[in-house]
Amino acid sequence: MTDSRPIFILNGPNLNRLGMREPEIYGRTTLAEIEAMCRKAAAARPVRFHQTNAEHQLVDWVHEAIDEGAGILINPAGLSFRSIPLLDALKMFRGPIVELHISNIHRREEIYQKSLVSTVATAVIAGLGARGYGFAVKALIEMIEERAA
Ligand code: DHK
Repeated sequence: MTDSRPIFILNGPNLNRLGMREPEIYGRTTLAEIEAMCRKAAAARPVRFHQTNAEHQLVDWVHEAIDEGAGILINPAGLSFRSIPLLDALKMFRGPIVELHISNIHRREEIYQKSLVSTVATAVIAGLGARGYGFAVKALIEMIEERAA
């Protein structure tokens, strides 16, 4: 059975500033460049790519993914560490979830080291820089296709 449902690529607060934001940590790749990378990596798989600085909007997109999506790739950014609403929404999602961080959060200040999202994610990628998005998309699609086989 082929699964043609979209993957949801969701980005949290401040990621709209990538390219200018602390380039020594996040690099100089912009979110638009990351979106193009993701769409190329997804090939024929439909992609819904979003970014928001608002917790409720991220939760609403997770609800959309629950109803229509095959998988979620999420960089929750600062909402990784304290957002119970986001965690509760992700718990409802039945497909694979890949959590992504551009930086290695485990090598940073303590406030960044314990992600609530990691307690429900299928997999976590951290520290690969923006290139991690491309790897994450490929892995997410492979996991979706394995489940559909
Ligand atoms: C992005 C952020 O905005 C931070 O709040 C996280 C994450 C790290 C990243 O590395 O992509 O701590």
